[in-house]
Amino acid sequence: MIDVLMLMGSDSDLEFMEAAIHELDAAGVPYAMHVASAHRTPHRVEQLVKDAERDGAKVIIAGAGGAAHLAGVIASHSMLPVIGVPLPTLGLGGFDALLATVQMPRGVPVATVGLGNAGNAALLALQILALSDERVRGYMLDARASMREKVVAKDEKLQARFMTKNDFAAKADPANHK
Ligand code: C2R
Repeated sequence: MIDVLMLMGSDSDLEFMEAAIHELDAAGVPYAMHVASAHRTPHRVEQLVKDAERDGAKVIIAGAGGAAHLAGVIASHSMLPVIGVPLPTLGLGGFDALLATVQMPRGVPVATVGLGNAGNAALLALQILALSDERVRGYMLDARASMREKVVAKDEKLQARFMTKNDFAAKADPANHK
């Protein structure tokens, strides 16, 4: 059984997709991952999607650069939510993949994350899983709490280095700028 299917158009995409692998591993969710291309291996893409559905996948992540049709083609084969990761490549730097992934025509949506942001794709996949999986929901709530703590700790470091809290309040007060 798997929760997530992750496809990438080429092994040259792996350097970007590793962030997603890291997030899914950290969350301990089962997933399958393959190189498959809507252009180069269209039948294999369809087969992998069907296999993943049969194996219980609830969400699909697709990373591709250039004329990125992979996520859209996957979405055409499945009712599972598909998260597209547009990837930067030489030439247009990823703008091509971004538009190809985000500008899906009406009727067959692909949820698109930022350019190269495979980590966010995995986090969104985990949030989708969290709708029906209490363990994943708990994991995500803990991850958000620890993110908040890190930001607060960074702010405290900033305050300690540059100003006391009172200095900051005084500088922020518009009355002091008249
Ligand atoms: P190569 O490095 O193999 O030439 O691939 C891949 O995702 C990769 O970013 C170059 C780029 O082509 C992309 N590719 C697609 C698709 N298949 C491969 N966009 C597709 O089916 O959409």
